[in-house]
Amino acid sequence: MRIPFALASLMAAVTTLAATGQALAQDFKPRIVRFGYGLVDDSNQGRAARFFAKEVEKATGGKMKVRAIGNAALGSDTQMQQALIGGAQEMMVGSTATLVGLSPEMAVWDTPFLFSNTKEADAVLDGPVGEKVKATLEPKGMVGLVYWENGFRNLTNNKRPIARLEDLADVKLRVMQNNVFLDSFKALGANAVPLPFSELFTALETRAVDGQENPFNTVLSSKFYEVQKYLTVSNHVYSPWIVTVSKKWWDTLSPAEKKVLQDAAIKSREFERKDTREEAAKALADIKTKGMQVNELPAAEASRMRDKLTAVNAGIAKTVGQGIWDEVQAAVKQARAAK
Ligand code: KDG
Repeated sequence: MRIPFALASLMAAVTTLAATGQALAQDFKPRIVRFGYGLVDDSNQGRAARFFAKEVEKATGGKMKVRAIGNAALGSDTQMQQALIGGAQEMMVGSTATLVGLSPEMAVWDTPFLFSNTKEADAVLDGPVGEKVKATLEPKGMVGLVYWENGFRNLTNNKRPIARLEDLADVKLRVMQNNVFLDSFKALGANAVPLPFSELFTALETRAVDGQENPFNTVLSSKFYEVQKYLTVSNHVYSPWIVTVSKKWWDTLSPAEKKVLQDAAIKSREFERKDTREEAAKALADIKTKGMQVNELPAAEASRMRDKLTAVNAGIAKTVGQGIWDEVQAAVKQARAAK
């Protein structure tokens, strides 16, 4: 019996796909994935979450549906982390800084002035030691897939342009909830106040705090320019975000489903970094048109800031372990030397 050509071609294709391990839509179970994040929908974080969602739905023939849910609607970073650990939520993206309570090693990414540029950040975060730090999450109930870019952080406040370190002396500065940020800004003489990101805009609006520090992208997308007068370009630390999965849920997935999430996460990382950098490149001009007064921290003051902030490095090395600290320093040195 002759098999019609079209049917023969289809059978050959299916055989090839099966042989190469590539899954077909029917290999996937219908699943809903709640992917929570803290910034607003129209932000670099939101755009990348929706990109990820589309990639997963494309790869599973619509069987795995990712619901990207922003505005901290599923809770703050730490609340979502607990939901992932308990299996009540499947995925999230948030700051590595808020994971330090679970994985002390994550604090290494809070080291002031660790990276000089995004090339170094990408090389280290996506290299062996970045993988090693990411892997510390799994025993704690979360699986790290990829790092995204939050970006280089800058200072905003309502009191005055920060032209020298002493200008921070009486500024109530909101910081992310970990000791490195607390110690860093106390070392600079600021009155550091740890708060979840989800409470930040209101704290600024009600003058509960005078200032905060975040990348330009977030100052724009979260409309901090509406409640902040001054922005000082300091680039004092590069912040990563990390895309994570509930380990409880991850362990229910087939190898094919895990591969779809991993592949989509890598594609989303490339998308997110490109989108974030393009937005950051024009953000300062946008921030000025929104009415904020922008100044650069003078080089001499930046050097004083670096000296004061790097004084916390010994404490970070103790928190993360000398091994991780040394590996990260070596990786930065290698990335810096690479042409
Ligand atoms: O969900 C918000 C977090 O991603 C957080 O990292 C944003 O940089 C941030 C901050 O200052 O809390």
